[in-house]
Amino acid sequence: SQPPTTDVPLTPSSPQLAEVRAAIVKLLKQPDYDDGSAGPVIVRLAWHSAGTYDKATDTGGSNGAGMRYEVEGGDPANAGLQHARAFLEPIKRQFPWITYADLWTLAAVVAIKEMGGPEISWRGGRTDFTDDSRCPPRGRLPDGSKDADHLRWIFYRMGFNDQEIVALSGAHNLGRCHSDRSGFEGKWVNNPTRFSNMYYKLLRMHDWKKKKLANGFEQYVYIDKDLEGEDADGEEPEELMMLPTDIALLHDPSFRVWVDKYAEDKDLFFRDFANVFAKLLELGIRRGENGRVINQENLESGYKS
Ligand code: DDH
Repeated sequence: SQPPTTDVPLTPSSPQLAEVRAAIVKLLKQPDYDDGSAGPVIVRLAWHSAGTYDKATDTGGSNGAGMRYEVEGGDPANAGLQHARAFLEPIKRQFPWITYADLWTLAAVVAIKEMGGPEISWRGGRTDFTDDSRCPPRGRLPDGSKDADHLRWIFYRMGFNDQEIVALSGAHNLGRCHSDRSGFEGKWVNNPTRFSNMYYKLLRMHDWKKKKLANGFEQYVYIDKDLEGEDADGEEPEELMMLPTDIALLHDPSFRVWVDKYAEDKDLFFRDFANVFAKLLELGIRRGENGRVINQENLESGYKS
């Protein structure tokens, strides 16, 4: 059966949408959660909802909000994202006409802007699956313990190129790793709730040391003494981290070109990130003349084949 669609216009200037945006802004501040913001985990929710896309079979992507179902939500790659969904639940109750798939992606765009990032264009009209039969299979999201080949395997499948892979990875300016979710631990930058190009600057400092955690996970660490002034929040410098996949961007010549550009040119990074994040959220989505997503049938045949 087809999920219900809504009559609320979702053009960028729609007043109903402005109300939802304002409600999202309000809930971002969460003093008792992580670094005081729901923003980073919400960005990751949107990314993992979209990052299942497979161009060859035209399956996966942000339409459907399949993470509400165990088959997708229970994927170990999605551990912790229930917090993001819980943060957004009151908004879904307040505005029942918006689909989960639209809410999750819109919330990420609003959060990035609120945290000092670029304006990202967003289009609504996604529908929610009504059962789990169209959820993508597990295993389509990247594994942080892997290398550059893995990054290309995962992101080329979605239709991204090397420049786009590096730009997308700049989202690691935000948030942190939690040992009880991914097994990795710590944050990439000193202020993980401010969107910037600091991730690339730190990456280039070269003296990342491999560290084996008590749980056996290997990541890279650096004590951020030198950047005290530059990332000034009056806070003590802490041990910062990189995943093996982050370090891979540094050592692969084709990725490295873009790490350098984004470290040196914040405006370029903001522009490229805005474009590639908008592209991510649109993967696999086709719209009819009224702007509603019309690709349910395509999805169905894709999953069954
Ligand atoms: Fe990421 N990410 N990500 N990531 N990610 C984690 C956290 C966050 C990888 C692994 C991890 C992107 C790409 C990659 C965010 C956004 C984006 C964590 C820690 C791991 C592990 C999770 C936890 O323990 O809670 C890998 C590997 C890749 C890759 O191969 C490129 C992309 C493309 C994005 C994006 O948004 C465009 C954000 C935000 C977080 C912080 C979440 C939080 O709770 O805080």
